Amino acid sequence: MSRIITVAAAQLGPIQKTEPRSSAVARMIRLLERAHRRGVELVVFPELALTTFFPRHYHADIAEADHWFETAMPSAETAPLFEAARRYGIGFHLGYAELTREADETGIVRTRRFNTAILVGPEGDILLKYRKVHLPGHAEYEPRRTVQHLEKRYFEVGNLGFPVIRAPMGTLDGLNLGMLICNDRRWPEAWRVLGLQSVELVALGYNTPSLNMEGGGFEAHHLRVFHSHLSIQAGCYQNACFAVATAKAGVEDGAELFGHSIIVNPHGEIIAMAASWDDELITADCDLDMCRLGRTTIFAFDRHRRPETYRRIVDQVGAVEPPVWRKAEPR
Ligand code: CDT
Repeated sequence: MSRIITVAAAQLGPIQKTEPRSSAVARMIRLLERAHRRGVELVVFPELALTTFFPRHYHADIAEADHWFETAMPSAETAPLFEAARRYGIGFHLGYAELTREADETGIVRTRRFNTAILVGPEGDILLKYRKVHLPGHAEYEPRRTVQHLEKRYFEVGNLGFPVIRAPMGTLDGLNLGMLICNDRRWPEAWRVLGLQSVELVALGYNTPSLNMEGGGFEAHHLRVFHSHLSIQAGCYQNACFAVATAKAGVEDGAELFGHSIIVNPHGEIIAMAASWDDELITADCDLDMCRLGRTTIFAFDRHRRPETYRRIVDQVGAVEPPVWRKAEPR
């Protein structure tokens, strides 16, 4: 019997700084209702879906930004989303800023802040949590930038690894689901760690500015979208999985986010793409048996991987210069 799941990327248009969580949640519930009418079983919402992308706003005292964070999930404000999803029997993926008090690696209990995503099952249980590993941007205010990107200021590097879980979803008794958050999608290492856990579907949300403010020179708008799609398509092909990649889109607090949410199959093909910069639901039927071809042939990891030659991947962070070639002295 084939294993088909109907999934959706629930793209959100901009959430302005003044828009309350209750309004963002109401918009998400409207998308869930639309998803229900289309027979969707799993909905993926964007990164930091409950508020504006607040890392563009600088606070000298980090605690002043705590009002952007969630201390409980579900909370009073997000409970209606959980209730709606349970009513429709739809699972969902939600990105949010997480504020928690927990022990660090030295055992000291302290306040910690993460860029987090959860997978919620069709009965409303939280099945999996992931905390973003690849945090882009900078930690201090940069006057040369017209838009700040302060993820390194507000978040710690995620400490949960890249988990995959076999989750009950829709009519399936199990779907191997993993998560990435935004910038993670550009790192093949992250995809491969998911691939090594037989991931079948990667849920990922993103907030990507249309302008590269990193100071490395001009990057055309179409290349920003191209590189996002290229990374997701390559990740799916090389790990024989589907991805549902959902954007927050449009002009938010005066800064443009490029949208272009997509659903990708294990061949690396885009099978659905958002056309607006607004709240928009795109859907696809994903036959999970399609994952088998890649993982039993060209990407049969057990037969073809050579980890003994990959040492640098885990031992080294930055690139080193190669040795200079020199013509051998005549003997
Ligand atoms: N949210 C996020 O991770 N955005 C990054 C852009 C960072 S530019 C400093 C991305 O890779 O899409």
